[in-house]
Amino acid sequence: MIQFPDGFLWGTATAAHQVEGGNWNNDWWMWEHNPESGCAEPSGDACDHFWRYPQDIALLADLGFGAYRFSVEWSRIEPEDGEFSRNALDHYRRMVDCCRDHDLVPIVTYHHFTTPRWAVQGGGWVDPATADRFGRFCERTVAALGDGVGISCTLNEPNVVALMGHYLGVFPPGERNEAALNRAIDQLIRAHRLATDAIKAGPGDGPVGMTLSMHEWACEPGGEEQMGRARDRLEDVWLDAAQGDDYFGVQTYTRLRFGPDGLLGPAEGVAALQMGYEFWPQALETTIRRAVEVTGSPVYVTENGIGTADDEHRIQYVTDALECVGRCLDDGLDVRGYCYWSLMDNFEWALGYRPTFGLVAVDRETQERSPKPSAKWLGEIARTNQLDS
Ligand code: GCO
Repeated sequence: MIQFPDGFLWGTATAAHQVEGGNWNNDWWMWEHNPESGCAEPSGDACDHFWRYPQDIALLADLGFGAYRFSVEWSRIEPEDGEFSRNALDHYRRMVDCCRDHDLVPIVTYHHFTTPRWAVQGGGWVDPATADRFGRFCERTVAALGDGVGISCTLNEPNVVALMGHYLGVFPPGERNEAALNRAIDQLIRAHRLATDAIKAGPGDGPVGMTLSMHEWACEPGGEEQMGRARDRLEDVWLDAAQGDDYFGVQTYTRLRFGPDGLLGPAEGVAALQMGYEFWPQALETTIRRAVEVTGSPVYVTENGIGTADDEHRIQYVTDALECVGRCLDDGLDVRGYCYWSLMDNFEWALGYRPTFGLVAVDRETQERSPKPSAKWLGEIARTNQLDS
């Protein structure tokens, strides 16, 4: 049995574009409708969470959780350059207040992959102007939400935004070159700094940090050099940039394996998941330890989860992942919370609605929510703050 520390935060996570619906004024909506993008399907109405958030937040609280991580949509709050929507800011303030009304700590992400059309057309993340514009957006948003927010995430997985959008070309804007990758890395790190300063200067005194997609790294003989280069661009530069922040958000799902010719698929005998990567929950221990070691900051696990149709498999995965957290806590590492990705099955970016990460199923026709057994199981762990291993 693992007894988690008093005050350990238990939550689930979503992202505006993946759950709200009708998020048309950003780069992802354009990308989904570009026949060259390879996207499986458009996000469309998603889970109608823009209107259904009161019921969803109530459900989360009823299950036993103590926090809700969600993102605000920049393109709703600032639909045109310098033009801010009071209605949109009020909408997200109502979400923050709704969390508080249900005794849930609101964990607010300021940028979760999506960037307004006008900002992308004005240069995107390779252009320094975008980081400055993001800093201004954060100033306006924290002024409306700051005193209600518990924890702020400046950027969700900026490493993925840079790598997938500017090097692998599978996320918008679909660039494939190292110079663009390096410029995007530099500007997203600057954006994180500007956002951190803006949020900390605004109302509220909650911790501010970035969240990063992190992996356990492994290689076959001959893969060392490729692995080293990938880890530098995908992890090291970001961990270095986050040193000294109030906290660091670890987001881990699996491990990456490299051979002489680059990334390898799942190893012989290791189960492959809906996302195509390995069932490897133990990666979370490696990544928590590395984040603490390099950044020196407290850690929240801001995302961890599994896309699977087998809910028993989900329970096994999360059990293994929470045992990782328990071992880190036993060694005195300052881990302050765990957010499962995701509250509900939602739009999994280029893969569409096929991968199902949710604790709660969503009927794609009726939008009806159906909690899975794992929702009640994890909610009970959240309520009791303990795991029977
Ligand atoms: C990410 C994003 C989430 C994903 C989740 C499952 O980590 O890519 O933060 O939006 O949906 O991780 O892949």
